[in-house]
Amino acid sequence: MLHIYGHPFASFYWKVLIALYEREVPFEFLMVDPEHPENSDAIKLLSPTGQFPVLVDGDRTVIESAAIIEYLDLHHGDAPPMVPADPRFAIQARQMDSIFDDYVQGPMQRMVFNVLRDEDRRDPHVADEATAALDKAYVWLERWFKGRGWAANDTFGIADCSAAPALFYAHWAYPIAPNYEALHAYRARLLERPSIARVVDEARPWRAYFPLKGDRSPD
Ligand SMILES: N[C@@H](CCC(=O)N[C@@H](CS)C(=O)NCC(=O)O)C(=O)O
Repeated sequence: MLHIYGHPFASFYWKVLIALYEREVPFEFLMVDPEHPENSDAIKLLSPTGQFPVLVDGDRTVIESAAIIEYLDLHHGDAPPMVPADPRFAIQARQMDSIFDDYVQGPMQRMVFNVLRDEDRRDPHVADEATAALDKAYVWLERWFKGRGWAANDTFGIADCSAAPALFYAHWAYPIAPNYEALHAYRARLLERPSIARVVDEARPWRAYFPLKGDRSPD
């Protein structure tokens, strides 16, 4: 049985969880929170940063959400792989996965971490820098999604697994303007996907902990 360390509210755990649900892979969940110190201690040893998700499969440990998804493609589940087997198509899948991780999730997380600090330790530049980065990402993504259903290769895959948490939380932290119709339609399409709707539902009990939500987003 696979073991996965994570937290139901955490973006990079969502990314892996969506792939697990899509591919119908059974696993045992190990919660990383103050009530399970043994799990936090375990991932401090298993991952260089003590971050999750971490997958343990017998004597093999895999860290980093994208590597975990590629490991699942190879070893677990019968559904089509999240990264296409054909390397020519895999390029676009990995490109879009990185774009969501680095240019949407990244700036959004910087904003969140900054407001979670004590007020006297906040960096006054972070919000401007992060929202400028998100502005650029939203403009580019709006162009990308005109005429596209999924993020890469017209097939649901790894990039959609990373897009779901990135766009879900980024829209809370720094709302996507209403005239970005293609990007809004894509975000809505993601939220309708059963694997993603399930992940969003399972995270509901922790929503109040997200510090930048305000009243701006109903979902
Ligand atoms: N590059 C890593 C990022 C992992 C990451 O940022 N994990 C967050 C949860 S979404 C985490 O462990 N946060 C807790 C911490 O940093 O202590 C991946 O793709 O798995």
